[in-house]
Amino acid sequence: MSKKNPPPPIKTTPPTPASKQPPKQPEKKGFTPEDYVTLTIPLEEVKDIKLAFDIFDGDGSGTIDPQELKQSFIDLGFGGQNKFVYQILAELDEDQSGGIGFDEFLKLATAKLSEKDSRADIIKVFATFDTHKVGKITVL
Ligand SMILES: [Ca+2]
Repeated sequence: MSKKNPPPPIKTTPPTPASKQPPKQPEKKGFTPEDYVTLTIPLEEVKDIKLAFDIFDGDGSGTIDPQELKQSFIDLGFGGQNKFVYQILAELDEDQSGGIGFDEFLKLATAKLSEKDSRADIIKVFATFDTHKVGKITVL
């Protein structure tokens, strides 16, 4: 009677608390920002660029198609520059898939200001996202 058997720990799986918050920015399972970090692209920048990408990628398909790009520019007040949209697409869509994947988007967003004026213009557009210089993009 001296030996007490402690009751076995009852394993209860706590119910996963369901998030009540609507997923404003659903994170794709496949996306790992670390995968895109390079010597010249810090993690923070990858995350920021992903935020911008998600804004453009309205349906969350993982690619920005011409209509989404166009709509995003209209939303941003660049509606009269449709030509610019297709200029960006032509520049970005290296594999001619008809849409911009994140890797292509990242390449553009982090491109050094090169001899191509269009790149400089595009960088300026991205800068407009961060008008308050807070380092992040406000999602309405
Ligand atoms: Ca899409």
